Amino acid sequence: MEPVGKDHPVIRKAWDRLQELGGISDESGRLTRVFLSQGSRRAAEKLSAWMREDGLDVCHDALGNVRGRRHGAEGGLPLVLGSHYDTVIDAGRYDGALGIIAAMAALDLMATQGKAITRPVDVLGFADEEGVRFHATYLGSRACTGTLGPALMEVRDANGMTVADAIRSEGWHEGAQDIVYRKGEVAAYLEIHIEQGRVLEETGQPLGVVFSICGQTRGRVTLRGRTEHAGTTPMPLRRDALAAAAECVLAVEAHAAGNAPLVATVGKLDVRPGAGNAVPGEACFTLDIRHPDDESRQKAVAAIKEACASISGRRQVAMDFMIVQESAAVACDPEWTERLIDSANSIGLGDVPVLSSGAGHDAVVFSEVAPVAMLFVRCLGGLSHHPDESITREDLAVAVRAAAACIEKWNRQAHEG
Ligand code: HGY
Ligand code: MN
Ligand code: MN
Repeated sequence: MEPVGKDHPVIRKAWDRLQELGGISDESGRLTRVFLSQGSRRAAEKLSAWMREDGLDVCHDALGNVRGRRHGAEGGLPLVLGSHYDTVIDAGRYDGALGIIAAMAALDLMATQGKAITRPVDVLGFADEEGVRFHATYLGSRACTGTLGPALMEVRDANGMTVADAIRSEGWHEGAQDIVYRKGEVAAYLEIHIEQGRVLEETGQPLGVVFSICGQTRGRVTLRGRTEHAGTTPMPLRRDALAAAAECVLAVEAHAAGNAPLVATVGKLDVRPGAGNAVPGEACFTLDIRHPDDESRQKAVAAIKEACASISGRRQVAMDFMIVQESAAVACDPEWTERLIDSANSIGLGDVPVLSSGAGHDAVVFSEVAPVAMLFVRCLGGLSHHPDESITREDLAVAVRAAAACIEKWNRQAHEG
């Protein structure tokens, strides 16, 4: 049997698919694919076509979540592998996409090696995990676990459109069917993802596994002062919303800096009216607050809210502090994490690092219906959410081999009963 290295046909095909998918974007010159955009639709159609090419049974839902199923001879609960194909703005081409393409490649590799499977294996591509458009994350995987509830459906984007209306008017309805997994309907959910950190690079390991995924609070703060003429309004009379927001942003940073491992980020700031000669009357900024421990995170949210309230009060601007979404920290399943370590060992990797994830993943959502485990893949400099995000084809081959070994062993054990 041909050794499965970076030049194996299955690995080359997967690598080429990652490059091609990385070129499907909403924008020219950089990679951006947001929920329900044209670029996302093209990416979903491309993934569906590749899944069909690989002989998988393919379907999609109205959000654009896509699934490829390799049926097993005996049926039974499916093993689900997946990740997201949406991206941040000016993104790298591996965050999310790697988990879908590598899972497809693992099934492809098993097929080329004549390894039949007895139980079904599903590969899922989720339409929205980053939450760039609505700031609420995991919309794709929440739909696939039946947990995209009314509160999330009412969240609005920058143009005031709700998630529900966007799906209704921009969804992929032609040929769509619901893709929903409920508790007890999944053997396990596995996600292959770039580490987005430097531990694997610094320890010289291509793969790691994850023991826990950070909880996160996503919020939106709107400060309303008074728009006035920049030339005729004396400084003491101003109620400058942007100056107040700037002070809040520094207060958010200072609070997190003083309470490691807390991290808190203001990633987006919109100013109105946005004219250079008008005192800004309104400033709206996002909040992204994370901590491995949920209680510590909640305390941080309260402290940051209080700091912003004090600043806005002193500056006589009104504050609306809205929590858009809360996601609790998740512990990965020990048995399935051990299976991933065992699979990595079976292909010759020792000392597989066990890491916590500061990034959120669709595994957080699937943990509500199934045991979850994650395989991290080394990425250059730990860089992510950046166009220079990169992995090597060698490490892609190692990840595909480990995933195939895990699927194969699970299938064999399930068959043997
Ligand atoms: O923000 C995150 O943690 C992930 O990249 N969606
Ligand atoms: Mn991701
Ligand atoms: Mn991401």
